[in-house]
Amino acid sequence: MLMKTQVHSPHFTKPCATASTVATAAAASSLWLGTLALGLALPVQAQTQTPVTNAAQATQPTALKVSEIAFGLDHPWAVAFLPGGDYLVTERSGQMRLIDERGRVGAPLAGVPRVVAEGQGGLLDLVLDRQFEQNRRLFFCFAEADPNNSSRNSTALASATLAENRQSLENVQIIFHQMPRIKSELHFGCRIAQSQDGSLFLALGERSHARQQAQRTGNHLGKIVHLLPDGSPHPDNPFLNNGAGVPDIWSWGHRNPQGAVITPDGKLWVNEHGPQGGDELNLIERGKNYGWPIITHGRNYGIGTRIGEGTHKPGMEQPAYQWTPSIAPSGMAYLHSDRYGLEWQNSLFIGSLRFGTLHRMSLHGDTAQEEEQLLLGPDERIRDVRESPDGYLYLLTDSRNGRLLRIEPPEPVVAPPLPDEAPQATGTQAPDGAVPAGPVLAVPPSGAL
Ligand SMILES: [Ca+2]
Repeated sequence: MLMKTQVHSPHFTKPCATASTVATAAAASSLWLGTLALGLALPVQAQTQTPVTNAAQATQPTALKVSEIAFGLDHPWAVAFLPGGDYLVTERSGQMRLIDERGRVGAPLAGVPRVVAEGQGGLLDLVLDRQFEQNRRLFFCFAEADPNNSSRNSTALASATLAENRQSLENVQIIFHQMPRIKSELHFGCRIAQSQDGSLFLALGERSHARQQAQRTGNHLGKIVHLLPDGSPHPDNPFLNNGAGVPDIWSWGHRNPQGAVITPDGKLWVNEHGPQGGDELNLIERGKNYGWPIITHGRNYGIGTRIGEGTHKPGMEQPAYQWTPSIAPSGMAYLHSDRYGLEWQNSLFIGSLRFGTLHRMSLHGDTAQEEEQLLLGPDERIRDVRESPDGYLYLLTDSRNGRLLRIEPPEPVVAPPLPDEAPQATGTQAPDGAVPAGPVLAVPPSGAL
């Protein structure tokens, strides 16, 4: 399904192993067109005022390429960009590794705490401090065993300093422990977003077996917590001094958050997995209840029975967007740069673990709209999506041979002449005479999905 081609990007001068053509989902093949038409492109309209969505509209011809930067990673989960061009990645099985600018994968860094690498657990998210160039500080989260009962676990957040030689972590401190720890290998959540003021939002899952705890404010299950860089509660938290909940909580009623980003206007957006259907993108606001498991647009797996009380309830937030059927959203990035054109600039990009698709979302106040789906490959699982400081989008794929990929900017696309214009057309090249390199993939007209 993937079309192999050589990379001739003016932006990519380093040696790289392969490049793959990525097309809009609709363009990749008629098989995928059918699959996506049936399975992905039809988010279910909510019953009342939910600001969802039309089907993704692929209205522009698009032919994109990815460059493979590195491969052979063991279920990589998060990537960060170090000054000078190196990358830092986490692997779910517990390693943090440096990848140099030529794509060479280094040995595991020393100093990473022991993680619970079982089920969905392991070494998970990673972000650099906004002042990393001055302090070499970073934050990462992981599944942590209960020191008194190894069958129980939860999500923990750590800070550390990257050694000057980039071979180890120093000053490792576990600054937050999700409580209570329970016996589960599921729904760790574990995405970190650092605010402009340096504070940290950590999105936490409800561990699956304790879903009702997501509605109770006396614990950290199914919560987004807001912390100072030392792990203490942020002074603006809603339960800080009133006894109505644990002081770390910022929002609650979450199921399994998997992507988090703060946009330039300071808003926090988090996606989360629903059950069977009802995956969500939420605009997260202080002290709000996002509904799980009382309201959801999803259903119980397999049997399809209703969960909770329905899709809406007063006092509970509706998602900014929801996907039914589920796409299993993963990492999420906000694109600041104009390298991919003005249409993509200021969009959110969300990976899918289920379909190998990348979903471009436009944001409108407190709602979001899915604009298009980009296909990486039918057998791919996208785990993370990031924008580098120089404005490129990167992906991590989730497998035992996980890859770090960079999305290449589109090349000019030349439309063929209409038949009745052909006699008059003395040339079909672009105005400057350039002929696009690589395949040009047709996209069906708007509405064909
Ligand atoms: Ca919800």
